Amino acid sequence: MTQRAGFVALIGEPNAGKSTLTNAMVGAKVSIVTHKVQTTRTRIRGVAMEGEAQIVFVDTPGLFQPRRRLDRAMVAAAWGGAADADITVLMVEAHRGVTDGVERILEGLEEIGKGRKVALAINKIDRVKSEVLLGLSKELNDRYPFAETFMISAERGHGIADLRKWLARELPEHPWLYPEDQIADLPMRMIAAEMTREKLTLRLHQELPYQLTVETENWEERKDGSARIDQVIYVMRDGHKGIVLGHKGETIKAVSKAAREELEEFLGRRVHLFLQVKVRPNWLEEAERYSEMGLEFKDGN
Ligand SMILES: Nc1nc2c(ncn2[C@@H]2O[C@H](COP(=O)(O)OP(=O)(O)OP(=O)(O)O)[C@@H](O)[C@H]2O)c(=O)[nH]1
Ligand SMILES: [Mg+2]
Repeated sequence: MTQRAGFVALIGEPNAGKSTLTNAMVGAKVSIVTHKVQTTRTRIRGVAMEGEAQIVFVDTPGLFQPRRRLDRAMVAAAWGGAADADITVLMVEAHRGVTDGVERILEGLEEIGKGRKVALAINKIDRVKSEVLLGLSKELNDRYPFAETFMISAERGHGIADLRKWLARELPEHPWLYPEDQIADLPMRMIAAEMTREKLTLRLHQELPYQLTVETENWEERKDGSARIDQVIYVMRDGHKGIVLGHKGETIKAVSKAAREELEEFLGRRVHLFLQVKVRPNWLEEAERYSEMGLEFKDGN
């Protein structure tokens, strides 16, 4: 049997379900998911096998109109993911249809999609009546020559198998890119930081999740088989520090517990997680923060 392998970029508006689909395809949580927009900040690769094909899914940050430097780096990372991929899958939310944001992505695809295979995945079909789907599929296919259209529910797993089989067939003949048992290629310290950021995002309200970043500062393997992990949560203002800590430290305690439990499950061993909150008014303008996130920091951005 010939091996097939390649990269499949998942693009779409924030919240379209790209990370949920990545995890569903991989069969493990490699990318964090929240109900809030702009959760994913960098490209996250997750590996799935389908027969003799190795499909490397590239989860990307949502595409939106960037305002801050971080936004621009995220959007650049997302389009870069599509530009580097063998196949791109545009994800559109069934219940939201062709929004202004989707319009802009379609415009961008005219550039980047040239000579490339682009498929459409209408996601969250569990949220609409089936009649809506045909109209939406037609509207989108009139706008862009998608190679194929899939109706899926990433969360419930509907339509996922068909999409995976199609992708496997469409990928080029190529030796596998990763060892068969590898599911992700983000360094563990980054996966660990993402887990903490997910728990913070789920717990904190309004704008705060967009104004913080989490970094793993230290990772120590202990003799008893456990790991000690020290992380820093950077926030921009004193007031934010107070909110992250919460009344009598309740918020940070709960976040730490939830993140630690998930890490222990992921690693299959005990974890001692220590979180520290630091005020860093200018972290959004610091190159080092971007490299820690796996993003490109461009001067004058
Ligand atoms: N009802 C329903 N909800 C879904 C489905 N897929 C994803 N979601 C939910 O949609 C929300 C966003 O999912 P994500 O996977 O984080 O979306 P994303 O596209 O990665 O978002 P960003 O990283 O912000 O760009 C989460 O609350 C998911 O649980 C689906 O098929 N049906
Ligand atoms: Mg995401």
